[in-house]
Amino acid sequence: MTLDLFADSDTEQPAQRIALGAQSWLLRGFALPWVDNLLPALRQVLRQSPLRHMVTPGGFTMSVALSNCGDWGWTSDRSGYRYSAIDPRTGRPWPPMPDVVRALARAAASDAGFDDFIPDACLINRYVPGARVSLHQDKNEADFAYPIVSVSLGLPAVFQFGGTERNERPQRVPLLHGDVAVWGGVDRLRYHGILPIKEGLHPVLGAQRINITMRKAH
Ligand code: MD3
Ligand code: FE
Repeated sequence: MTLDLFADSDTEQPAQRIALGAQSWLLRGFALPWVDNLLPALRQVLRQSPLRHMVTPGGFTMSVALSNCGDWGWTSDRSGYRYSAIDPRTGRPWPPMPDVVRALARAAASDAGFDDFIPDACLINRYVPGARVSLHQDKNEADFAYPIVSVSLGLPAVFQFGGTERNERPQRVPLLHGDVAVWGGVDRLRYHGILPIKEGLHPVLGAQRINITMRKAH
């Protein structure tokens, strides 16, 4: 891993940009100046399309609760994983993507070398202690040329970052409140996962971790 220091444009606080791969970056604390605007926007989304536990095609209920905003939302049920314009729970379109979410995704992508990123989907994951996501690839999007931007909020997590084959042993990277990860290009289809979240109380979010991932689905 390589590391360099840069000044955050709003806070002038030094932040760290850590290379996880040739085209994947961990921007430590990048989202901190955005959090006060981001959290109320996410609460507004979740009032319209609540978090829920989805079932995998294999019949297991996911330990992570999820929802979406934007033109497309990622869903899972017994018939498969896909993006849908309609929230199957409410029967209505997913809530619009808040401007702050789109702007944060664009700013972080640009910082990582992916200019003019305009996401049309934002997946919201909520982890309580014990929740996890096993190693997987994000491959339901139409075009893998676009990057994905993820923001971590609340309790810390241990991120597993593997290769493009499932058998490759993953690296472990801590993800903290305010961290942003951006990955694309040759790293777009790398396997990744989240180890079970440890018990704890985050000063802002309490006993949970929220992760949002912004994508271009279509
Ligand atoms: C992948 N979410 O929603 S995003 C997902 O933290 C998902 O909730 C996880 O996997 C979460 O599909 C992980 C963080 C992340 C960071 C860097 C990556 C995923 C990455 C680099 C390459 C591939
Ligand atoms: Fe993923």
